[in-house]
Amino acid sequence: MRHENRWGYAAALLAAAGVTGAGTSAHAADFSNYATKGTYKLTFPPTPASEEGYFTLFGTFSSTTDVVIDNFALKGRLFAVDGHNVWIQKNYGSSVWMPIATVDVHMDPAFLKISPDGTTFALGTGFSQPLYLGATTLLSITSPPDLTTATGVRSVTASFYDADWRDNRYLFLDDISNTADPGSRIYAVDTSLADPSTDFITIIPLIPGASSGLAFDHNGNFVTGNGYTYVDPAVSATGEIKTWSAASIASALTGTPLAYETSGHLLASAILSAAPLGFDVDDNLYVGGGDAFGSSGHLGYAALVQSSVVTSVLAGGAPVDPSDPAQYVEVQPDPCHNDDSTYVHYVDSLKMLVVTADLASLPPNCAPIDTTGSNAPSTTNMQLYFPPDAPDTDGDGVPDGADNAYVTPNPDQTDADGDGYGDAADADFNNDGVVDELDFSDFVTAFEAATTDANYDPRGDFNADGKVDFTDFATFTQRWASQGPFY
Ligand SMILES: [Ca+2]
Ligand SMILES: [Ca+2]
Ligand SMILES: [Ca+2]
Ligand SMILES: [Ca+2]
Repeated sequence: MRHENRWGYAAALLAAAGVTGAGTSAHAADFSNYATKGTYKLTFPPTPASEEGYFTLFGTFSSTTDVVIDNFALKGRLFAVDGHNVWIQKNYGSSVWMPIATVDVHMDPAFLKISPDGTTFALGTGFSQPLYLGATTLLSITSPPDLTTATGVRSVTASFYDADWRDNRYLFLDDISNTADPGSRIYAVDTSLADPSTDFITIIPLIPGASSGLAFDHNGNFVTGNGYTYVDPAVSATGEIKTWSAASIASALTGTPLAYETSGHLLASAILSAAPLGFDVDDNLYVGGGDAFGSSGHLGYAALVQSSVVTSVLAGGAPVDPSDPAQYVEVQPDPCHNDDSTYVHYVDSLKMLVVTADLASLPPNCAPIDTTGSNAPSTTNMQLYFPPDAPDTDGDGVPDGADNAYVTPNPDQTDADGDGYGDAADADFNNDGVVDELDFSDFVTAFEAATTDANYDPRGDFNADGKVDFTDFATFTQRWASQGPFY
């Protein structure tokens, strides 16, 4: 069953208002801050078709967390949510996913957001379904908890489309404003309360259109917008973005709500559905979206608004000029440029930008539009982008966020057994999580074999030089008795 979502809501709003979309074309620009690496891509978890929602959500654990579950450090690691599962990425650069929690409702997920300190998760399980708050230490690879019944997980009755943490206490959400005013609103949940639903705090009571995304920059300034306006569609069919200073947000939290039309600063007009929104480590603003439902002709892409523009706008300057590549650039990894929706996420600690691309059709046979309808795992990739200074711990030229052995140089990235750990770091041949006598037995079988020999085993050829010899034996010895994960 397909669940309601913000874009569906937008379409319903507009139909009710008798509005049809007016298109503006995307602007070509050079994404000069990032190096596009065509091979750096991931695929989504294998959600059964019967459990697929409208899309597979993904994101990352906090970049500052020190939480480790079952030996897996959460810092910078990707997660994904779909159906009844929350999944964790087994390794950087890996499309192997492991369940770490389940819920009893079908999630067409609204959001999963981790608090800045990494200790608390907020899982919005879908429009009009519960919001779960709990400790990230509850998540488990060896024994994934059912969050519906797990001790220590609070179930909050709320409605929402998207969320972002302002700090470790306040979670900001967006929602329908009310049934009389068919627009959206922003409100805050005080997660320090035993039952946060007893005291929601109104931040922006009425945005005259569908929800866009919402996000805080690293200084506490806030952005949200109008995902699909009905006020003046000739001016802006979709995607107006505004920003508010940290001080005005603090004031709203103490009981002074902000009027959308008369407060804040206009940052951008007509950037798709302005969802999702987020900031990179340098406080550049990224925007995803696309007119997945509609008639505006906007195709999905990701855009980045330079931080200097955001700063200027907060000081009263003009909104972004999308025709100026110094202010605004686009990233659209699909060579057909015909997706209907694009999701964007940034991982601070890895300096990694993740952009979805629906590759259902490819050159030279590009369909008029790749209607995702879902991030169908067979056709949709996460494309990874890195700036030149992205961390590369082992110096092998593969940025950490794409490196299947990030502390072991392996520019070839081979993974003979496909378990997500690069050969250079993986001496656990039988994949039982520990390097022991059983693995040594396999190594001995392949010892002194070359690629032309029947007993050659690429798993034992750690340095990938075509023979299993004493050099590889030395590597095996180094890995003896180690336990996964293997980097
Ligand atoms: Ca590397
Ligand atoms: Ca490596
Ligand atoms: Ca492997
Ligand atoms: Ca083993």
